[in-house]
Amino acid sequence: MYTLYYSPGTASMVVHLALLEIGAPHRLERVDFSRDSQRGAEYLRLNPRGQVPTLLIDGKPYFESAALLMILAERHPEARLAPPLGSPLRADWYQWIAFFTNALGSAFRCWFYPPDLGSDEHPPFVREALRRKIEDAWSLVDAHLAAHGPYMLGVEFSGVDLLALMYMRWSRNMPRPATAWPALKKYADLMRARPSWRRMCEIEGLTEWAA
Ligand SMILES: N[C@@H](CCC(=O)N[C@@H](CS)C(=O)NCC(=O)O)C(=O)O
Repeated sequence: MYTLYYSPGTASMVVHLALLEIGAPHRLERVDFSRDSQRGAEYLRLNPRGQVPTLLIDGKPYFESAALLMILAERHPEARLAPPLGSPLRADWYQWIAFFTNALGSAFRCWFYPPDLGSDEHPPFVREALRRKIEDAWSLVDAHLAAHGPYMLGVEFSGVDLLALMYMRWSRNMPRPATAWPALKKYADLMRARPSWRRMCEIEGLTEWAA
């Protein structure tokens, strides 16, 4: 049994999707951002960064969405969220997970949380730099999918695609959302047709960019 501490539409989304893909029994604990519960003493004992997601595995808390995705993939090989250990595709899988979380995850965090960079609102040059960093990453992914799709690892779906899906949704209100790139648009539609996505949107109450 897993317990996922989550908040709708946030970085917990990829872990929620992975649990649904696996079909693993889990309990959801909503962390109420409107009450700043992520910074309460009780939650900080589970996650000293005061962020979601946190996943309790056999009673022990773990954090960082990409790490949680990899841990779940490894614990449930039958769900095929990761290619077999030692295979060339497994190497691609590590590469793309690291790419998404570094190139996109960290830039999105700064985009949505200006106080992380020391101001209430980004000065225009910072906003512009973050926008460019995110768009450069999307251009690279779009070219990769156009040449090697339909999934990030080729013909087989994997957990990397769940991570990509989360970041695509986060871009929906940006000056240039991920779906403005043709291969990414096709990919987003393919991924949004998955039952795990539909179920997750239903449970988390997400209607925008759901379909
Ligand atoms: N690198 C972390 C980022 C987690 C993160 O930034 N979570 C946000 C929601 S998307 C959060 O908890 N924000 C609340 C806050 O910082 O107060 C991960 O991928 O798990």
